[in-house]
Amino acid sequence: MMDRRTAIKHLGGAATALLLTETLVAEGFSSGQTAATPAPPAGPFKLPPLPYAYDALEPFFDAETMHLHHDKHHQAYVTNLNAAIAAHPELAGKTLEELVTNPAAVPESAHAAVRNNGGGHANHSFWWPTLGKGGTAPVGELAKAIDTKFGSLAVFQDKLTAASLSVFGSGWAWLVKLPDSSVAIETTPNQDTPLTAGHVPVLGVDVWEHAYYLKYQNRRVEYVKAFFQVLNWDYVSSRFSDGIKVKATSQLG
Ligand code: MN3
Repeated sequence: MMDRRTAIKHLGGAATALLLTETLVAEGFSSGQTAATPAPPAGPFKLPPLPYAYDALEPFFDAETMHLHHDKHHQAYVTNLNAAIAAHPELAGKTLEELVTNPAAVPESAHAAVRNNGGGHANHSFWWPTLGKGGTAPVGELAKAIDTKFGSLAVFQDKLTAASLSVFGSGWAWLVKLPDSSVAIETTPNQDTPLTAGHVPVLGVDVWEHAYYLKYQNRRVEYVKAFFQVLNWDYVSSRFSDGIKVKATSQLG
C-alpha cells in the first residue's frame, strides 16, 4: 500500500493539492486560512538550567513555584527576547549586557521588548545562582562593605526587607555595588536592572508575585524572610570579591 507522499506523486492537479494539504495538516502544519502559531526563534538566548534541584530550596521556596518561575516565567523572557531580536536584525550579535546597559543602541520600536524581556532574562540569570543555602552571613570584602554601609548585617537585612516591601506592584530590591566599590540598596520596577545605571547587582529579591504567591499569597514579608534563608552568602561573597564586573558579565551570557 502506498503511503500519502508516494500517493501524491501519482496524482495530479487539484487532487494533489488536496492531498498535499491534508498531509501537511496530518503532519502538524497549518493549511489554507488557518494561521499557524510560528515556532519561537531558537536563539540567540537560552534559558540557563537551574543550578540545583527544583526542591533544593524547600521548605522556604517550594518546588512548584520554582518550576513555574524558572520553566515558564524565565523561559517567557528568553522566548520574547529572541522574538524581539528576530524582528530587529540590527540587534543580532549583541550580548545581553550590551542590550540592557545601552538602551540608546536599541531601536525605539524594540525598546519596551528589550527592556522588559532582556531585563527579565538578565535579572533571573543573575538570580538563580545567588540562591542555594550556602553560608549564613557575608564573608570577606562583602562583609566589610555591608558593615561599613549599614553598621551590621541585621540592619542591612531590615533595610533590604523594607525596600522589598516598598516596591509597588512588580519589581526587585537589590544590594548593588557602585562604581566607587561601596554598596547600596536600591529598587527597580518591573524587570529593570541596576546594570542600566552602571550599578552591579550583588544580590536581589524578586518581588514579583510569581516568585511567591503560590506559597505566601499576599504575605510578601514572609517571602522576604524565606529569601534570607535560601540566600547563598558564600556565593555572593565570592562574586563580590572576585571582580564582580567580570562575573556579572559572564553570568549574562
Ligand atoms: Mn521572577
